[in-house]
Amino acid sequence: MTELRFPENFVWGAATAAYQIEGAVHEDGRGPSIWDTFSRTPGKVFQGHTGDVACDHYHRYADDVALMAELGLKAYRFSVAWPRIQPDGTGPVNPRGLDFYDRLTDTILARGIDPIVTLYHWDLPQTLQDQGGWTNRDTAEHLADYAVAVHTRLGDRIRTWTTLNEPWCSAYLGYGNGVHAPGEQDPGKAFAAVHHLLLGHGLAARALRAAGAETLGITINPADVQPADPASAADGEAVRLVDGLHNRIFLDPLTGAGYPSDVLEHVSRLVDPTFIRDGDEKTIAAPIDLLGVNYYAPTYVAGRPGGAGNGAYPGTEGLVEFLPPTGPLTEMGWMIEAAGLARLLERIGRDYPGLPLMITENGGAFPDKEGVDGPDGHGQVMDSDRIAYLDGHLRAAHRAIARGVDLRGYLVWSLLDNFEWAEGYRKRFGIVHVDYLTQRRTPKSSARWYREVISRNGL
Ligand code: GBH
Repeated sequence: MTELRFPENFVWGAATAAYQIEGAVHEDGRGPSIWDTFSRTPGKVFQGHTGDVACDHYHRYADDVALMAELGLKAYRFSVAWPRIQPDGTGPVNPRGLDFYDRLTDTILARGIDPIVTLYHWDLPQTLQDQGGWTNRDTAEHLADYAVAVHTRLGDRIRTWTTLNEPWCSAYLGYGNGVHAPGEQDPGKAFAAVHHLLLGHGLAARALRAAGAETLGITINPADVQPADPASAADGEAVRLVDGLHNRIFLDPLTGAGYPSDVLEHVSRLVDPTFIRDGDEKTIAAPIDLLGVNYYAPTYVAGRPGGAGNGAYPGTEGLVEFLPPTGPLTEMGWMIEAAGLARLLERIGRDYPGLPLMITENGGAFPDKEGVDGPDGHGQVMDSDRIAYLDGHLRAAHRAIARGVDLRGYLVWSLLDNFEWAEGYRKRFGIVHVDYLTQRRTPKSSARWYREVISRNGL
C-alpha cells in the first residue's frame, strides 16, 4: 500500500557528473581540467586516484542509460565536461566532444527519460585556471560562451538547463580551504570566486534564455545551519554569519535582492570587494525557473570567542565553533538528519517564494553488504543503510510539500558508485554498484527499492 503519495508529475531520477563517471580523459580532443591536475598532485586525492577511467561511462553510456530505464527513472541529471567542448576553455568548439553528448542525449530520450543538464560541475579547463580560474572575471564570460556552444548543439532536444553545480564548493573548497581543485587557500580568492561564479551564472542564464532554453536554473548546496543551543543569542549570531556565508550570499543576489549588507561587511573585513562592479548584481539576478537544491547533512554551530572556525568559511576563525557531527553518520562522517532537509526546503520556500525547487542531489556513502542470492550468482549488493537514508529524506521532502513547498522532483546521488573527488573511489554513493576492475554494474537493493518508489509515486 502506498502511504505517502507524491504530486502527479513529480520528477524521479538520479544524478551524476562528468569527471566522476566518464573516464576517457584523453579521448576525442578533451583538454585537461583542474581535476586532472589536482588528482595528479601528490596528497590531494585519496591514494592518488584520478578520473582517468572512472566508470568508463564515456564508452558504456548506452548500457548505463538502459540501466536507468530498467530502474524506471523519469529524469537523469548529467553534466557536460567543458574541456571536451572547448579544450582550452575558449575559442572554437571541439565537435567530437559535442558528439558524445549528442549521442548520450539521443539515447536518454529514446528511453523516454528527461535529460537535465548541468553545464559546470567543477571540471574547469586547466588553461582557464592558468589565467586565474574563478578569481578571473573573464572566466564568467567564458562560461556564457561555453553554455551557448552546448545549447546550440543540444537545445533542440534538451529542455532543462542548469548553469552551475554548487558554487559554494567551487569557491570555498577550491579557493578557501583547498580541499578541492584547484587547491588554493586564500579567503580573498574564495570571495572573488563566489562573485565570478554568480556572474558567470547570470551571463550564461541570460544567453541561454535568449537562445530559447525552456527551463533555466542553477543548483546550489544550501546549508541547514542550526544553533548548538537554540536559547543562546551567541549561537544565533553564529547561525546568522554562517547562513550568510553559505546561503544568503548566493540566494539573495540570485533572486534579485543583491548581496546582503551584513555579508558584504564581513567580506570587506577580509578583502577589498572591488571585484563587484556596478551592474553585476543585476546580471546575477537573471530570472530563473528552477532552483536545484543538493542536501546531505545539517551544520551545527556555536558562537564562541576563540572558536576554531572553519577554513571553508573565511573569517569564522575566532568567532564560530563548528560542532563535530553526532549521532548516526554516513561513511563520509556526515550526520544523518532527514529533518534538516524539511527545514531547509521550508526555509527556502518561505524566504525566497515563487521559485520552484528540485532536489538535484541527495544520498549517502554507505557500506555494501554482500547478499548470497544474487540474480546471476554474483551476489546481491545489500545497502539497507542507504534505503533507510533515502526513505527518511523522501518522507522529509513529502512533509515539506505538504506544508506548501513547491518541490518538483527528487534526484538521488548517485546512479553509480563513482569518483568521489578528494575521497577517490573509496566512498560509494551509488544505488548501482560498480566493480572498478571489471566495470561490472550491479544494482544494489536500494536501486530495486527506488524502482518501486518511482512506480508507486510514493512510499
Ligand atoms: C556533492 O557535493 C557534489 O555535487 C557531488 O559531486 C558529490 O559527489 C556529492 O555531493 C557527494 O559528496 O561535514 O557534515 O558538515 C556535496 C558537498 C557535502 C559539502 C556536505 C559540504 C558538509 C557536510 N557537500 N558537506 S558536514
